[in-house]
Amino acid sequence: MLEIVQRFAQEGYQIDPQALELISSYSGPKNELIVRVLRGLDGSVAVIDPSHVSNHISVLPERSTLSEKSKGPNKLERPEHQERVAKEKPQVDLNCDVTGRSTCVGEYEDFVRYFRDRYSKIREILSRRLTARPIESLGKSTAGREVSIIGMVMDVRTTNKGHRVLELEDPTGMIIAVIGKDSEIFDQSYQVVPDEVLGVTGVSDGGGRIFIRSFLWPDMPSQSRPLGEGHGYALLTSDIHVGSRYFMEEAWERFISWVNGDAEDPSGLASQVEYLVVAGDLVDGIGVYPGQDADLTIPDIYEQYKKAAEYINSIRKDISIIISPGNHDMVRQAEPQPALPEEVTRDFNANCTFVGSPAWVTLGGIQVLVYHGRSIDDLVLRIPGLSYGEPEKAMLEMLRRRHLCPIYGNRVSIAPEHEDHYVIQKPPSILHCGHVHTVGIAKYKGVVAINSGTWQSQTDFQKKMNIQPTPAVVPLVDLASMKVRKLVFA
Ligand code: D5M
Ligand code: FE
Ligand code: ZN
Repeated sequence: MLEIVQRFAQEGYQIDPQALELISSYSGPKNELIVRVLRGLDGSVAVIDPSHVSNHISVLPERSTLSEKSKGPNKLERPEHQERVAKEKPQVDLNCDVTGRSTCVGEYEDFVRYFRDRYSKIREILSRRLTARPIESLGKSTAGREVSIIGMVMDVRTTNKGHRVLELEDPTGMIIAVIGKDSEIFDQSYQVVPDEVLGVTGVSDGGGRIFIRSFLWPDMPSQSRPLGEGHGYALLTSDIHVGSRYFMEEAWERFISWVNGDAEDPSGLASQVEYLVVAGDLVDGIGVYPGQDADLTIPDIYEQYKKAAEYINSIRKDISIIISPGNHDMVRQAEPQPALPEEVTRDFNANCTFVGSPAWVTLGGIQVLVYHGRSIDDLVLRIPGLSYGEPEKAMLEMLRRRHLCPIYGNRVSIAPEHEDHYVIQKPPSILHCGHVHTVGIAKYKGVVAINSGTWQSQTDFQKKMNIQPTPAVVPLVDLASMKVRKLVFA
């Protein structure tokens, strides 16, 4: 029994006692059943209940991995949708996490499957607002007619004459989309980034080209009120960089004293904090950038995590702490990143939950999408008007595209998992990122986007890059009103 519980725990799930009973009393190969159950879960599941298991007990003999694999891709196949099972929510839900479920080996088919999944998930969102036709249907009969399509951007460029050209692809074909330099939407064409999926409406020439009149990004549903109402307060932070000589230990200690109620707290807020989320870069790591050795006060990664555990363990035990990794942490660099391994997490108190990046967590009834935010580097480079000083604007671009990392294969290396974990399939109440070391807060269509800054002062490297961090500032979210305060410990 314990083995089964551990097996699910490793993958980030809890298991309901009845479900456990079903598995342990199963007369067939238990391991196979467990694999089936794990594969069958959709993003909303945190606790395995009996229905997740019983489904697989009945279908097990008919389905084999081999026959599934050899089924061959059907380009227009819609993604399978499992029924979402209502469940009682624990304090912290872990969903949509790559931890323990990486499927990719990096074969060509993996890339195809990854992009197909990205396309079909975003197309589904766009289809609610746009009646699009398959690209292959844009033959001669459509010449001069207005048509809409949903495509993935394979290329976007400016011609010698100053027009903008997009190459759009759907599972049925490819088309050239043109935005003339005098077009009203010419400026908008600079918002288009490679690899994103968007809708366009325009006039077909019947010969493989379409002259675009409007773009449609998938976007969040229009909504000005907060998307959820919860209870309690959550502190959001990231980029602690324990082990770096730039780590601001004194400011961090002030923060911890405040949380623990050992410091003056005229507002009485500290005692109401129930959650703390760390969105990556818990430690500075080793070998992350050239010459990092000279910047480390703790040159051993295990010692860095030991120290980090000491800091985190000194926080009040009644706070639930969620820790997600970043590019300085000891997990694979390819994204999505799994949770930190047991060899380092075992030093942390039981109130700590380790999740992957990205991860969905539910805090006091509020859905939070946590992602370290490395894609912000690519977005800032590519989209006019974005800067490191206002990371929240880059985060709004993610929300608008319903994707955490629209640009594939620049700074961020995305592992071609069979599923695109970066599609924002449902609107979160909070999108929490870090990475860029500047605090930024914005509200957009009911979603609160928060970049939670850092505890690292400006490094020499950042000085050269002209990146001005805002360290030791911690956003505090009132989960009932969704009001955000910035607490300053610098
Ligand atoms: O990233 C901290 C900040 O420094 C973030 O804004 C990105 C920037 N940074 C980090 N490494 C690079 C490279 N190689 N080029 C450009 N900008 C970079 P962190 O992940 O915490 O080190
Ligand atoms: Fe960082
Ligand atoms: Zn980072």
